[in-house]
Amino acid sequence: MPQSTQAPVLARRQILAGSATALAAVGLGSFSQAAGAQAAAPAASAAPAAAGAKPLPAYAAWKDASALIQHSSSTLETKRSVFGMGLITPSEQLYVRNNLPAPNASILDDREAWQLEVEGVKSARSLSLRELKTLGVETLTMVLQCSGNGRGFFPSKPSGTPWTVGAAGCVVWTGVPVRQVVDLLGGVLPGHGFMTGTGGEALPAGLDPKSIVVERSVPAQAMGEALLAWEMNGQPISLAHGGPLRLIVPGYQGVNQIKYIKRLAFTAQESDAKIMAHGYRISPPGSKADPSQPSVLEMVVKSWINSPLAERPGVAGPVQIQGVAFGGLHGIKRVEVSIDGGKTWRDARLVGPDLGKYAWRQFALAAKLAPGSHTLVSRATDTAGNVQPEQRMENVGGYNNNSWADHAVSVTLA
Ligand SMILES: Nc1nc2c(c(=O)[nH]1)N[C@H]1C(S)=C(S)[C@@H](COP(=O)(O)O)O[C@H]1N2
Ligand SMILES: [Mo]
Repeated sequence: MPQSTQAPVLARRQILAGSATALAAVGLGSFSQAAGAQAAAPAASAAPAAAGAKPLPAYAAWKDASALIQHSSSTLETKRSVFGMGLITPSEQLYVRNNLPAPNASILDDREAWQLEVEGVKSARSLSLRELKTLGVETLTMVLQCSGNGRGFFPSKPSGTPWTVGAAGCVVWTGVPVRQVVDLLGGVLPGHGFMTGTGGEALPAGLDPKSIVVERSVPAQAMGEALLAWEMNGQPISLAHGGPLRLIVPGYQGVNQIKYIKRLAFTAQESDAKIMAHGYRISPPGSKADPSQPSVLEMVVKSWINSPLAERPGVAGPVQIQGVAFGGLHGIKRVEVSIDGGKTWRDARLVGPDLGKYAWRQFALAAKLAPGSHTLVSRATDTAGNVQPEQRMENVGGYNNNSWADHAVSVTLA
């Protein structure tokens, strides 16, 4: 890809103002201001913002501001009350998380010309999106979730966006299976046990690229159902969500779903980029992140209730308690709901079509709620028998929170 069509270079001054670690941890802070300005497409036709809502950053101006909580211009969260029973999260409502400012919208001017370098295979070479589209096509539905979703429930207040439930959505992806690309190129080289994806954001000169590049490694077997995707929810992938080309690794946490992917490499080692070696590690309380600690890879079984909620509790009497459940690498077998804070449980009904093990399931429980206060919770079990735990696993970064207690809903009915 010629430099001139790449994303504008990050404002160096801003990068230098803080360490890359700090930037990563806080979702880029002031840095993200620049992202909005840079991504301003000439014809950005912003939907009129709902009364009181902050205007959205330019690269996401087409989204529904009234559906989103804006933590910063690079971190937009879906409101819990917005998740309906529609199964697929509408693109306008889907969360956004950019560790680096979104690239310039010009990278979408000629999508077909986007180049992907494939390495660590017998015949390594570059392929255009045009060529990738001729090799194969598959569609899958997958929960996209930031590993920090639920961080807002950690009493330790980890640095990073305090997402509650809305850094997640259920999305349809279309692209070519990675294994078809790998087969065409003669297969993975022996001993190359990791699949490493590199984001296509332009990086400022003069800084160690490894300290800021979005580059993640997953075990090479995750290639099994991975896609190089160009379509999301039936449309070419937007700039906000990683167009023109995105790596989709089903069942893995969001950070591994590399947007604007420019390089897919099978490697003998995990990437030594900071975001891999030190970022997104499950570090025990009081410890410093290091590469020996587990990385944020597969998602863990999880569910939460979206209705009723405190902000629209409804009235006492019959109610359909509704929510979503998903299991990372495994589908959902069962969801239980409790209306007494987890003392007693009843099986909820799984509602609507099953779009495969990587999609979420909707659930509903018909219950009668008396006037007064109630603590409603849900608990999912996946097909491998993993049960959503009561307590979160404490860790410095606030990752992988699937505690059912943390996701409880308190409602007071008249
Ligand atoms: N190139 C690139 N890929 C990326 C990121 C990024 O900043 N750059 N952020 C990651 C993180 S942390 C998450 S949670 C998801 C967010 O995807 P979304 O913005 O489409 O919701 O993208 C991941 N892939
Ligand atoms: Mo994330």
